[in-house]
Amino acid sequence: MTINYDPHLIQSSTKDQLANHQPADCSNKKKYILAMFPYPSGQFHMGHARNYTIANTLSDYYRLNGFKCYMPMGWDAFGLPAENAAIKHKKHPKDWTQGNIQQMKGSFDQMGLYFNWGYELTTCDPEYYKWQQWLFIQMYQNNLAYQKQATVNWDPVDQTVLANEQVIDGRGWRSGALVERKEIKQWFLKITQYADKLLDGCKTLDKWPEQVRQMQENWIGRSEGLDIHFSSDQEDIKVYTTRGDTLFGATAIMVAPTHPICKEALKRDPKLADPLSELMTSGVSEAEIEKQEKKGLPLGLYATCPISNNKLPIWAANYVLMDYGHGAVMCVPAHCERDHAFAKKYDLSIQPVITSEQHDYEQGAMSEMGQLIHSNEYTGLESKDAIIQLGKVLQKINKGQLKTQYRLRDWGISRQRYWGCPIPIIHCDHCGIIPESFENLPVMLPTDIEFEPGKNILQAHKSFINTTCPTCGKAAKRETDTFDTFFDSSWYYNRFASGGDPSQLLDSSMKPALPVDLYIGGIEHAILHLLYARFVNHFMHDIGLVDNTEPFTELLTQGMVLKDGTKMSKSKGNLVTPSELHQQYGSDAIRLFMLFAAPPQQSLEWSNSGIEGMHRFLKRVHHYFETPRKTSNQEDKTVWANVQKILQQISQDYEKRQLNTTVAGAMKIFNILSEHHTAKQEEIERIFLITLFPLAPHISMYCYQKHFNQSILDAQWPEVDTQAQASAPIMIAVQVNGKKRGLITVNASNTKEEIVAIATEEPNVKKHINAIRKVIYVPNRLVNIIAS
Ligand code: ANZ
Ligand code: ZN
Repeated sequence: MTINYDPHLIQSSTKDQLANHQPADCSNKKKYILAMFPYPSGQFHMGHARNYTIANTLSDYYRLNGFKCYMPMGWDAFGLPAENAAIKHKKHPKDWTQGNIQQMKGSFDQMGLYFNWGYELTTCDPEYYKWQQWLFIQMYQNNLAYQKQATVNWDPVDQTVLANEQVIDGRGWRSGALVERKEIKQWFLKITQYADKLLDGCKTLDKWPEQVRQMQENWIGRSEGLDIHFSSDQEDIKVYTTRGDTLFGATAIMVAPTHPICKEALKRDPKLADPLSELMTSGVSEAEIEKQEKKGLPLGLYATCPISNNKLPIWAANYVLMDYGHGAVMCVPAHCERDHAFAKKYDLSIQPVITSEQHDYEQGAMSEMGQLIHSNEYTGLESKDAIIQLGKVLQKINKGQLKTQYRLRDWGISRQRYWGCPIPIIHCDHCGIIPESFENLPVMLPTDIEFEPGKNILQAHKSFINTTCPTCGKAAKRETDTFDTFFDSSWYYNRFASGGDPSQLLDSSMKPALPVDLYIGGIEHAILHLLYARFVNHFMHDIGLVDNTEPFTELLTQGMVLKDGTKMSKSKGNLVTPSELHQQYGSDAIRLFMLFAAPPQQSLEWSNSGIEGMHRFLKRVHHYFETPRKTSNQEDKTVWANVQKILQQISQDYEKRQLNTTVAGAMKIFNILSEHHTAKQEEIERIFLITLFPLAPHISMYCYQKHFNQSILDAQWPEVDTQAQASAPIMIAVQVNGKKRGLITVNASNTKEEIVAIATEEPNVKKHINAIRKVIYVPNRLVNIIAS
């Protein structure tokens, strides 16, 4: 008899139950499991499939263990691609986004991925962004939001601001024009005020990957050093240095091309205008600055060191960042690699001031700390002591001090883009900057717009811009910048817990649902998204909205899906789409393959034979449960003990997030079922289907229902029978002088003495012994008798 395994039929017959299953309420046992919500691009890929399968599987596991699991899902729906698509396909970003959301929801469904859709949220929905605007206003009122001049990428042909992603090799993505830097007023959040809290918080994240915790710490980048104020004809030039001990080796002062002193220099020498602006024509991102060739320009000005009294030339240099430290550095070619390269290029002198054995200063810098030389009264001091000493002296003469500096900068949240959440600020000629009043929230993003490249839509939208001041009632203008989408995703996990409450951001009765117990997503979000979310959650804690400071107790960063060793992507032409696989195999086989092929944290290599194998396994499972099974009244303690051992392993692997071995474990139990027929057959069948359920839900549910006439949703994770292994008989080999002479059956609970006694009574063993000299016992495996 052939039985046809039709995964689609099985999926469609079980999906309603799976989708609508609401967990029984166990108020003190909750798991909030969250997979990073997707950008609705419309393309559901294997990376999504993997991410959400891991979340679904762990949630089902905890549900069977009696937890109330929240697993909401939503859409990170604002952002640039929608705007680009609007230009390309002449479609409104809203429609494009809505269409994609529907399409992706269909993909979730097809892949048998089930969420608590009752909590669904979409960031471009006014219901959502109303509370985002409210949250921003709380930050503003707590002095955590401010406006300042900041640099953007400017496309001089399209006359528009470009996002970093729109600058390709230094040129605008549409016009191809060389991108310039331009200073405009933008909104910032003072994440720097939370630098210490965020650093301290890192120490509590013991369920995060160590590597991610470290990336967070490095990004915040606490560093201890000195502020030194060099005197000049103008105002003092302040520099920040971590190597104050190398002060006597400074041979120049380098400033950012946008440093105020450059304007002074320009006044004296207008010919500097062109070379100076040339220093500015490159990207603004730090990575970009690191890549570019280091260039400089002497400004014809000098600064004097308050300690050494050395008079140093001032240069503008393209590698000095205006927004780190003071936008100026002392250049120490002998001890800093970057300065060394610069000195070689422009022929600055190299003066060693730290001891070193046989270092060739023509070849490169010597960056170790050590003992000071050629440093007046500081000569002979250890670097660390010298820095502290210098700090004291500088402070005394009012020319600097010891300083803790963070690499972290304030978070620029302004985007000069249409498709984003409007920043709820009004500019009034009489009152200044005024947040929109609560009754008027949300500030709606207008939808009656026309797309033209090079035009700022909101700035051109009269009825959006013109408004009245909430304070004085006079005519005023709205802010036209929108929020960076990182802001949208910095608090969504808390909004999920509100259940969509229209009257407040978060109902306090929902606090117990927080924090997120397990957050699952790609390693590409290891820094910014997580840092911003942590900052916003700390703030929400500080204003009493939530009880927890850290938003995500455990973090699981899933690996990439590769094919032939490279990332699967459309551009590489090696895409395998979940939907074409679904056609062929159904979702259970795809889920099993992805879980089995690698532990969640590691990259997963795509393989056709792998998924074929899973499909065959499921066919066998189906066949087993669809055909009359052989029964037996035979007790077999060994079989039962083996099953218990595997079950214990599987449970532990779930706790360790080792989902690949949970699949292997379920397969082992199935092999036992197929090969043995014992009195406990039915119990083992139950154990098998329950352990398979989180991994391949449809077939497990189907077989359980059919076979036991019960819903697997009412089942509980089987408890491990810890007695089974102790009472199961085990076979032990007996050797005499290293030669195998017999096999005995004992109980795991037998003592060594009992086992040795049984061994020596075994007839064939007995035959070979005269006098026993020594017994070596390897528990559960071997007795070796040394005898004459
Ligand atoms: C002199 C010096 C000598 C430096 C030496 C290093 C080695 P962290 O640890 O990241 O804080 N720096 C300071 N402000 C800068 C800016 N705005 N743009 C670019 N570079 C800047 O690094 C601090 C070091 O980075 C400072 O110490 C300064 O160079 C540089 F042997 O000063 B140092
Ligand atoms: Zn006003």
